[in-house]
Amino acid sequence: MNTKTKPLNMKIKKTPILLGAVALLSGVATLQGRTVSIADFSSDNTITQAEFEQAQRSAGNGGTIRFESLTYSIPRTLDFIRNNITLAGAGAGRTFLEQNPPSGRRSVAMLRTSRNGTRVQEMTLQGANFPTYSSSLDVEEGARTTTGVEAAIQVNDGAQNIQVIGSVIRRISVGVEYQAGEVPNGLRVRNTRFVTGRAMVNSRDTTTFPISNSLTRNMIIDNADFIYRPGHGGRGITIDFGNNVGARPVIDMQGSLIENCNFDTISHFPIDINRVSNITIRDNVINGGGAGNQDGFVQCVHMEDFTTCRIVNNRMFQRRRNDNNDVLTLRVHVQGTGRDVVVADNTIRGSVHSVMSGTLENWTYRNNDVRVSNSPSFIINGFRQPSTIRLRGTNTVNGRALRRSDVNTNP
Ligand SMILES: [Ca+2]
Repeated sequence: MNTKTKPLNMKIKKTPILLGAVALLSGVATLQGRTVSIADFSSDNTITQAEFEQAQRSAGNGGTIRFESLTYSIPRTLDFIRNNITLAGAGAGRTFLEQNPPSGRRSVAMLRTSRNGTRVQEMTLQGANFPTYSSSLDVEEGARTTTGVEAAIQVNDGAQNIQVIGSVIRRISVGVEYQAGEVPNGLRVRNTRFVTGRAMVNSRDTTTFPISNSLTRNMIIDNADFIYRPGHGGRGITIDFGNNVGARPVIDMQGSLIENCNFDTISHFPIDINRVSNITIRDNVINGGGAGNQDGFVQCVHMEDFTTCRIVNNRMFQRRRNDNNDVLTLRVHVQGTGRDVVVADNTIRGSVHSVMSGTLENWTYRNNDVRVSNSPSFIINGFRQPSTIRLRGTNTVNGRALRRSDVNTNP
């Protein structure tokens, strides 16, 4: 249909409010598209790019491609060629898209999109095998395509508003991967389980600045399970806009939220967020410290060079103790930020070096309940002078009140 001649308000009126808002934010017209069945474009259960393109052309921008209760074979990467395409399965335990590369050939992704609004719902994306853990956790860094690191969904070319709903992603290196220079603007992950080898939701950028602040809003990850696979790498959610490079902008992630998620003993960083502001982490269960960690760093939440973040009402467990294993590491690495943080109403358990370590200014620690099985020297450790730390409400340590001597502000 020709939408260019229709006034904008007419298009919005016909569209659910949320879709209309997304369309306005992303600057694309709302197009309804059609619902088609993949069966009409593939005579067998192997889906080729040609068949996938035909289905998308038939569905049109905004269209839906339905998959039945079957296992579909994906021999090569499938690319999206239309905006706002939904792949709709019959349920995560019923519809399987299975990576099935020709012998000796590996692809960089099962699904790859440079289109806005790509949505995967109610299906399992299953890789060919778990990757062997490599010697470095950081092979994604600065690399456009990394040999041997495969993603279930790879996002390129500024694609926004990617959605993964009611699905399972397993047996592959990375769940949702934003390539270098990409930002998870409008990413929505809901009711989805990740059992992946290296990282689950990954956005790393150290090389391709500047990124426009306007492109980094409203990432919402809720009700997701991040399951550690023994013997493999472990990052849950990595949002890294460059913690290892010189002065860079702090990216405003206004409206971004990680909530009601379960992080099951991720071996490295369940949540690793660098150089951002305005993100809330709340109501999660976060287990840190699985076996197989490669370099000794284990924290439930690791944040560097950030401002204005809230870590509220989480249950956090830390199982490994060495000099790097704090529950929360919130620090300045390169830039003089790391301020305006609220850590409140959390329940913290485990064996730890400290509960919090970092170099922070102007932050609040309120109503946190800590029980640890060892005797850390400090609960809050290593703040530079002068720090502005507000202890509020009732903070406890092993059933007693937090003391000023539990807080080391003179490292
Ligand atoms: Ca086919």
